[in-house]
Amino acid sequence: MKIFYSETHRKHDPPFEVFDGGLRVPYLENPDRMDRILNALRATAWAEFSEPTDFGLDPLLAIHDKEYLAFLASCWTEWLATNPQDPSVFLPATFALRHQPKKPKSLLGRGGYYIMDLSACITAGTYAAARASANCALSAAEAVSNGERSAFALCRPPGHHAGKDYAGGYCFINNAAAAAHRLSSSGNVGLLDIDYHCGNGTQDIFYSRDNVMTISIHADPDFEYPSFYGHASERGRGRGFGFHHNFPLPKGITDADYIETLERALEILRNYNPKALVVSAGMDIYTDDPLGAINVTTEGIREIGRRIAGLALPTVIVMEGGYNNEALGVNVTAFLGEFQ
Ligand code: SP5
Ligand code: ZN
Repeated sequence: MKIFYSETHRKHDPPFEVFDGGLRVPYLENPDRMDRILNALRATAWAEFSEPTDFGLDPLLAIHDKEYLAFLASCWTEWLATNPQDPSVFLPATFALRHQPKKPKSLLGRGGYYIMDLSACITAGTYAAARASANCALSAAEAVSNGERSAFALCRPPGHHAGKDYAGGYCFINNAAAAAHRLSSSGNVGLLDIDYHCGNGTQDIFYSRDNVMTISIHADPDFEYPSFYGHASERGRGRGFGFHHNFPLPKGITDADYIETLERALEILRNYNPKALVVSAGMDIYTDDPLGAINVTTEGIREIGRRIAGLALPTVIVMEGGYNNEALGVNVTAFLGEFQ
């Protein structure tokens, strides 16, 4: 299997994030995650590593707002120019309630407008890392368009919480959406998000479209991040109505219950009959994940991979979350191994 990976992710290494209650904790979405996955993949017989191609800005402008991308590009330089007291990360402390008529001009104002939470910390290398990460997803999409049965985008930072014009949840550019949009030029695309958290950014980007069917299985937003998106009642808008599905899950569910929900999602995809599939593969569904509160085992993750591979579609697999670093390598290889 072709795997697209860039060392550029190391430039994005925020020293902390802020948890509920204002608690500063070490950044969970850290470079060590990639090292664990790389080590496990290198030990397989089937992983074939490639550098991503640089696809430029156009495929990103197709899914993100121009001014939002400009904000990401210049944020760090502008931040340093303000002589901040603690220059280690850019993180605003005032957030926009949406539907405000006036876009702010100040840097912290734009930060609060374009960022949804205190985990999307911007540092010197964040924009470069996010661009390289998106290029991994676009390269995997290109490989699948060219006839590969599947390809893996080993993306970092992840992308599924990044909406048209906002960052959040460790995500800045929506890698899976970039891949899906690219594939959609040659037929309908299915996008299945199995990360523990709702793929709110992906939902936002494709909400009014009928040529990308988006489905997210995740912890119920009634108790879990991102709180404002991911309810079953959110089905899409306009011509996109019926082309988005959320499957909110209760705490503590195990392999069998997860697979039952997965089968409902797969049935929707079979009926839609897309030309290609993108999987937002978060491993935070794992039972010992520090952020997750459901109990899917490594064997469960392998079975999820087997069932998705059973759709027999050209498939781009995109790395999303997963924060039990010790288990990440074995979980990712268990999942990908089913696509051989
Ligand atoms: C890509 C991805 O998986 N992003 C997840 C971002 C979630 N951030 C939410 C942080 C909520 C903090 N709650 C701490 C509870 C620890 N038990
Ligand atoms: Zn997640």
